[in-house]
Amino acid sequence: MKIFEEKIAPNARRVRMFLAEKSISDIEYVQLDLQKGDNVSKEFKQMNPLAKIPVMELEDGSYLSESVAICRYFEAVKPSPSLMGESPLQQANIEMWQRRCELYFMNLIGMGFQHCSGFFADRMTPVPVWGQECVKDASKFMPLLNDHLANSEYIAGDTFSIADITAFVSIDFARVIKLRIGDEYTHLLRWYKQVNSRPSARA
Ligand SMILES: N[C@@H](CCC(=O)N[C@@H](CS)C(=O)NCC(=O)O)C(=O)O
Repeated sequence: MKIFEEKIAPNARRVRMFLAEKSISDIEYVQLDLQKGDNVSKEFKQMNPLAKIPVMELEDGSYLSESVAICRYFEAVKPSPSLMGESPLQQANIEMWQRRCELYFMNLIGMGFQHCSGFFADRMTPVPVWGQECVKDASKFMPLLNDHLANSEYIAGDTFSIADITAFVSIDFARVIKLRIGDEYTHLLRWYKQVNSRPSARA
């Protein structure tokens, strides 16, 4: 199996981290240069018409994209350790937090970066005012996470899950919009240190 990605891209990193947690290593990683436009080529769009990485090529020549869909595939193929929950309620709770972290944090950081920096100005129209709004909204998620982690070891309860991966990768990526965890967010800092010490954080 192959995964088309770019090492520094946050969505690629969350898939790598997920696979590292599951000790899945028989994957060939193919590096693209997003800023140069490798992902907007005609050939790449045949793999993913949305022109986004990561994309996984399976043994039968089919393709899967969307980070969480790729993770879902591996969760089914290798259920242990579980990163997406076992009981119905645990699964739903992890999905709730994973979606919250993705929709109200990771995506806003990404939009803040793209619209304020003009990094992809060759393929989109950056609107800096919109970017600044996204940065403002993303920063509101930090206190929410901090309060939540006061009473929860991990983001979705007492076990590490895909929700932690999405939140952790987002926080690291937030450097690009100069958003860091403030010293006052002691619970979030405790959790960040804990996740950062996992070997998968280096994947
Ligand atoms: N929802 C998608 C998002 C994929 C995505 O936005 N990938 C970024 C890299 S982190 C990308 O390919 N950007 C290139 C572009 O927008 O041209 C996922 O979860 O995989």
